[in-house]
Amino acid sequence: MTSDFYPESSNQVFIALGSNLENPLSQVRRGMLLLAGLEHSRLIKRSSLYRTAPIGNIDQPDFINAVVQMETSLTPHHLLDALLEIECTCGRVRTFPNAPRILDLDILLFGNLQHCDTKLVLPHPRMHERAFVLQPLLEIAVDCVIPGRGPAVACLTACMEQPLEYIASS
Ligand code: PH2
Ligand code: MG
Ligand code: MG
Repeated sequence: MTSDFYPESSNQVFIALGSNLENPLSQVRRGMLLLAGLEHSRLIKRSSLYRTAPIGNIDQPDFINAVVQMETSLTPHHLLDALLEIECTCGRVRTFPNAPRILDLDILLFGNLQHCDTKLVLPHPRMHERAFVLQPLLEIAVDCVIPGRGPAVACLTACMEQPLEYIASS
């Protein structure tokens, strides 16, 4: 039988939160609360909340973004399923790629794991080029190194032109 968690080991993970619909600030705070209650897991740190201009599909409202650090003994795929369930609980409806959303929860880093399948790529494949991820990540993990990419601080330096505004503590 396969288990949905590693019985005696835990991993440090970083999760990105983003919202640009239906009071994004409270959606991100609610997302953090639900993450704090996740089974086989513990919330360690929460970044501040940032207002960020949309990247990719630019014809949509600004986002509120943040990052949390957690410790989990869930497997990567069970963590992913749990995040999708929280998105669903918060009312996210998937329409088209990069559509405005009530809550997006992405696994950025799962320990030092490098992994790729049709459901999950780790580290998150675009995190190193997004200030809306790197700024809150560095706030809570200043020495963070992205496996295969290098220090997160160097990645942020390379995308400083992306506008981002501190809004509130979490
Ligand atoms: N998420 C995306 C695409 N673009 N832009 C901002 N500012 N914030 C996001 O969370 C975001 C985005 C895909 O998930
Ligand atoms: Mg995303
Ligand atoms: Mg996502």
